[in-house]
Amino acid sequence: MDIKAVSAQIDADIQEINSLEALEQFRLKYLGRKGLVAELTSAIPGLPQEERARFGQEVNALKNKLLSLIAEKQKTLAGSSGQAAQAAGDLGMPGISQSLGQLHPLTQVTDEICAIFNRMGFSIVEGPEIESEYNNFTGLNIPLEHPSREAFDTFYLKNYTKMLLRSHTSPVQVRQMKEQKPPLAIVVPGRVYRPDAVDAAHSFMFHQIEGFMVDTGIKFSDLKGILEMFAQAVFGNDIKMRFRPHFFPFTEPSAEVDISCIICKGKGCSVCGRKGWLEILGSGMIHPNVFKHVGIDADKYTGFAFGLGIERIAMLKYGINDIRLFFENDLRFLRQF
Ligand code: 2NM
Repeated sequence: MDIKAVSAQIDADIQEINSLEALEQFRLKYLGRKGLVAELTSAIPGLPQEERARFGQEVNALKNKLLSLIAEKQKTLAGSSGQAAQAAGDLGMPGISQSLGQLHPLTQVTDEICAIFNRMGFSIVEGPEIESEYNNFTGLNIPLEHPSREAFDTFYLKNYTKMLLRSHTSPVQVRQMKEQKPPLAIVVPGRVYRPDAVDAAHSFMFHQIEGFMVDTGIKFSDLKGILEMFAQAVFGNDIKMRFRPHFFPFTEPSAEVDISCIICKGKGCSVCGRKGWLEILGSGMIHPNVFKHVGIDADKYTGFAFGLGIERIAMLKYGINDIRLFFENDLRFLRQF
């Protein structure tokens, strides 16, 4: 067979090729198992001894030429089909990256506070926002004549007798104390509702975390220790605490708790109203009447409870001066956290 003629045929064939499929046909025709190069190679042993080496070298050169022609053609074809793909919208182009959202600052602060109490052995429990008047008031030793009971001072539901939007998360504690036996250590985060006129410091809906612990031998000093651990975990180890006597119907004795001002460290500034202290929560020893309502033996068990506003903690922590910012869904505000 005339190798020169085959080589010329190859040059002509390769010119015609304009698709990857045609190139594959071309490759099979010359380099396939039954292709021309295989045929030429199998003819070598039948040749006269003196021609074999030269013929073998020529076949080898032909094979190398085919390989480089195919590789070259493949590049140009792939390039042009790549351009075609680009015209149709480049599927290989990097996508538009999605920005990840974040948790609302109130959710972040809630999670942080719950985690602090969880590390100290408290369980986390949630409950319904629509509550009975009993769980919200009576069970908590809040008497009928108490101002917060007035119809106008609470969101009572129309058409349902004695159902209301809870004004604190304590009804969940009443539920828990009825359902479970001491020892109990639980914190309850959640939304609460009060008919306050909205301004920079007030909202008709806000968030609370209330907690309580009930067992034999629980003392006021346990309350102080737990709350000090909490305040230092949130605001730093150099924070000081102050317990001011106060009145709550569901605790006796009761105290409001202040921390040394996180801005001026107690010297007095505009944030703390020159007092050097910031009120952060209310607390006390659970009133025996509450135990009576939930069926816990007040002669055997004692307990403490506390409640705090999450918005207030978040405002102090981040230096936010208007509670309405939490609820307006303005991303310029929310993205800062
Ligand atoms: C506060 C302040 C003081 C409180 C009491 C109870 C319960 F159910 F155990 F009696 N829960 N939460 C409590 C006590 C809440 O919030 C300012």
